[in-house]
Amino acid sequence: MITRNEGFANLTAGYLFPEVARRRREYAASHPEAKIISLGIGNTTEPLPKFIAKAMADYSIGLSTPEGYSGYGDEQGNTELRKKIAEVWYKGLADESEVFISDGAKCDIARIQTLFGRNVKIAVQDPAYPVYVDGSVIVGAAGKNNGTGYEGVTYMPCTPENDFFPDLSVVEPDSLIYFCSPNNPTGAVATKEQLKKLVDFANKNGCIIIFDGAYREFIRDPELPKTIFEIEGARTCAIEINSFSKPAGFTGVRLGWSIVPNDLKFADGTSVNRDWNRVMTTLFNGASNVVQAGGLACLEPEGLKAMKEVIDYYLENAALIKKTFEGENFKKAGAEVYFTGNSPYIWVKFPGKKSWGVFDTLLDKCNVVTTPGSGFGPAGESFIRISAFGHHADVQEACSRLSKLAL
Ligand code: PL4
Repeated sequence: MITRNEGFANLTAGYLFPEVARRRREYAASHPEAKIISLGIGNTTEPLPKFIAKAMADYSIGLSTPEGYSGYGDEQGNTELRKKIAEVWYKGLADESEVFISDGAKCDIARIQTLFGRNVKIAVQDPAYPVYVDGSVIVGAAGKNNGTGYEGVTYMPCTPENDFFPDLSVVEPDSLIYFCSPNNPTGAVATKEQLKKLVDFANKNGCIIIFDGAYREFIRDPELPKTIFEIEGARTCAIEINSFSKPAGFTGVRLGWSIVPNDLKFADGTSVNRDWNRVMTTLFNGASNVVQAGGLACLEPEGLKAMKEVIDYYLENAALIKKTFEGENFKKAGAEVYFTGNSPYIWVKFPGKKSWGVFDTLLDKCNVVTTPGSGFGPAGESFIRISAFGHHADVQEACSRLSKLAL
């Protein structure tokens, strides 16, 4: 018989978000009267801007005509969209040959692991979006969990004590470093100086950075970098993975992209861009043509304006959530609130408590779903993450319940 990929046996817990959903379902089944509000999974809730939806509808109708029909496109993506992303979002910091269109950032994070195989050392921010580590375990780049974390993974704690920027000296040379800014789950955004430190470290130590910028459009502080390619030296050490999910509400529509600079090389001098092109053409068949038409509309002035308005809407929710967790009742319980104003996530510490315990309390007493910080890594223990994605009315109701909670 075929032996099981031992990576699956090495995974010590189910994937975080289905686990949150399972606990919510279980609670709902035993409390049918509960009106549960989810501030857990970072899933967009507001309708697509009309201008963007119409572009997809028009393209779709066009497919029913001989002039408008198209079949398979280039696996790397529609040339016009690649060009537009390079122009609008990278302003000359990347060119179209370095842009690869995909069906979303999570899928690229998974595929990118085929580029490096199982013999690469991994370093991750701790806490981090769980796909980086779980995906590494599945492909065998990370091994068994020894109780403090997976073998082959260097955890880089990002805590209030280090202002959520890690001590890079713990990272071994020649590592693949996953770095997310604005960060999920802490909401921290690395400054230009911090990213410069990261880039210099990577260049000096033969590392490659996988920079996840999925929340870039939440950055409101003009001093903060929106892409790692704003940093001198990044073109020789970084890959960026990104997504239309959060800015455009494309979580269900599915569209993302990666930037792999032509200057980035493996140890033997071969081009990473060339191998990524091979991965994308071999293991991917191109993003949906209808969806790519939507992506093009996002990058028109009207689309950019509409996306900003939706993000402003979520940021208003975030400000209310922050204020709620800074309320007297939470203060008395010792809660510490971290929110930068540049991300959809509020990160709250409950010193001395377990994340899943706080999760259960908020679900049971307020019928509000959050995400336990421990699910993002060992340094997330005692924290919970609250997502600002939600209708205003739901967030207001959740905050009203939370503000009355006696802890
Ligand atoms: C729940 C840092 C959310 N089922 O939509 P994509 O694939 O383009 O982007 C996914 C993604 C990539 N990078 C980061 C992210 O935070 C996310 C989405 N994360 C969350 O609540 O943390 C949705 C999670 C989804 C999942 O497993 O990704």
